[in-house]
Amino acid sequence: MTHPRTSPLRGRRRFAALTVSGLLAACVGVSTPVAAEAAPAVRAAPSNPVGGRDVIANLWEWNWPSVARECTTQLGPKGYGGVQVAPPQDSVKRQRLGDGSDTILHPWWEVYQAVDYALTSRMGNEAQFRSMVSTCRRAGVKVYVDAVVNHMTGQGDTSYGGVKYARYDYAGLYGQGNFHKYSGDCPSASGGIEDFNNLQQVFNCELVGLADLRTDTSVVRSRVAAYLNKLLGYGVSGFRVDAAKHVGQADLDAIYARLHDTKDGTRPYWALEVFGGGPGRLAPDAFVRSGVVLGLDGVKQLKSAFKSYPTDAAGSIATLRDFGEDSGLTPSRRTLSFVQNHDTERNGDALSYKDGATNRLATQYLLAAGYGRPQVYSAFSFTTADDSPPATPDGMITDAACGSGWTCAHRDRGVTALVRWHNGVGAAPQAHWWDDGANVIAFSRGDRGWVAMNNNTVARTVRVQTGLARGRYCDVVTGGRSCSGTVVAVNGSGVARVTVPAKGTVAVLAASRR
Ligand code: ARE
Ligand code: CA
Repeated sequence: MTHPRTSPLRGRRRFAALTVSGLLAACVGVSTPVAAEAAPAVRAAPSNPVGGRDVIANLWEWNWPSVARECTTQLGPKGYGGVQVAPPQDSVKRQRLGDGSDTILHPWWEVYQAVDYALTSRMGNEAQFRSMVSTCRRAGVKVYVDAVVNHMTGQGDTSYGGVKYARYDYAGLYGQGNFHKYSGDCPSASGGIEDFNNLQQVFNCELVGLADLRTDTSVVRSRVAAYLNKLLGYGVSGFRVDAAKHVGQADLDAIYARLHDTKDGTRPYWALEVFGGGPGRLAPDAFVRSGVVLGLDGVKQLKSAFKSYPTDAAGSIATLRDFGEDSGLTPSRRTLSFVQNHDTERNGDALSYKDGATNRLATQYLLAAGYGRPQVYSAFSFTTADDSPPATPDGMITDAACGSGWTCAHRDRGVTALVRWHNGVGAAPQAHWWDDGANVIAFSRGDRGWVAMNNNTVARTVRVQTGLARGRYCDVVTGGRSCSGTVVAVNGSGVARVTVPAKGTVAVLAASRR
């Protein structure tokens, strides 16, 4: 079945653009959308870079020396352009309290409970963080930081930095007056978010008991911005904003407006964590005007396509023909896309490293597809949802060792081959889509490269239009740079007959013609 790939829903794009300008007009208080577009008053966060080395490796909870080493030895050489790291600020350190709350000693989620903005974390100290950022920059890898700005801790009494504190009282940084708990802005009886569809609750009440900051005040906005500006000063290129949905558009924009430029003279990347499922202003689409958003709905679609539940049988990757804006997702240029992150690999929304070859194939698809800015997630293996990463008894995360506790998806040869292919095809649009109606797909990216993927557990041979000129091309997956693997022979009409391995990918670049 050959489907001429029509240009992606233009109508939807136009609608999105109108909505954005309308919201911008409302936000800057300008009476007509036309005037709002012309006024440079709002310095909007940038969209994804177009083409180039844009793939980000998410080395979640890797310690700083390991991230630095990885930038130099793997990420830079393999063509990654960025690395995302876990929250570097000081956090709660769970002690044996003897009150039953200490059954899990150092769960991974300690780092999401900020105590202060000193960079003394489970991943290392401030000097190690700074050195990691410089090392990565020298290797051509930009650093993006997971920024916890919606809240402070919900528990504990001592931090990794050795700070003793009480909840709602973080000496010298925030006191009770800086929290919604004491401002009367949270309307729920418990003080927590009880209804995720209620705007005031989502913005002003406590997410899982975490002390909710008054990000609507200039004091809090300035302190948060000072923290992020410190990181920008160290050479950081942008942020994944944790719980951005709970900060809300107005406060996010106000904090963003206080941010300095990066060391490269650009505006910081600003990727907002907004779970789907919320109505109106709580929907991911409603945050697109404030920044790039995390592709959390895409995560679910990818899982359903590659693997259907409850049978665990293959889903149908032929459905991916419309993956992206055509399948209802946020605009590509405003989306950070991935197959899983640390929440979704645990909550059932996503594929995970436990899916082995299927997960690798989905990662290869994401790198090939061209929807969103692709991120490759790589962390540690776990048996229960709370497990600590490999760490000392004191909670300090130990050096990442691939194969012993660390999954290292970003080093997988099948993945790095597709990073290279992704960089090779640049911004060329998808074309020549082909599928068998089930679990074999193929497409080109303009005339720069062509890829075929097979989600079956047996090899499949296909005969398809590649859009490439006559010639013999080297598969980057089996052959690497040396062209020692599969060769794809394309005839004078652009057609090739190719055997795609089980759960495998064949990918050729026009530039890798023999
Ligand atoms: C921990 C304990 C709690 C305890 C709390 C405070 O588990 O029992 O009450 O500490 O003492 C992570 C963990 C939490 C952990 C927290 C702090 O996941 O378990 O709490 O760290 O240590 C919503 C939010 C979204 C959020 C998810 C988890 O909208 O922002 O919930 N995701 C980010 C991070 C998380 C992190 C936090 C935020 C907090 O990525 O890792 O929490 O910093 C529906 C809803 C969504 C909802 C989603 C949950 O889809 O619509 O809004 O997301 O379910 O999956
Ligand atoms: Ca909030």
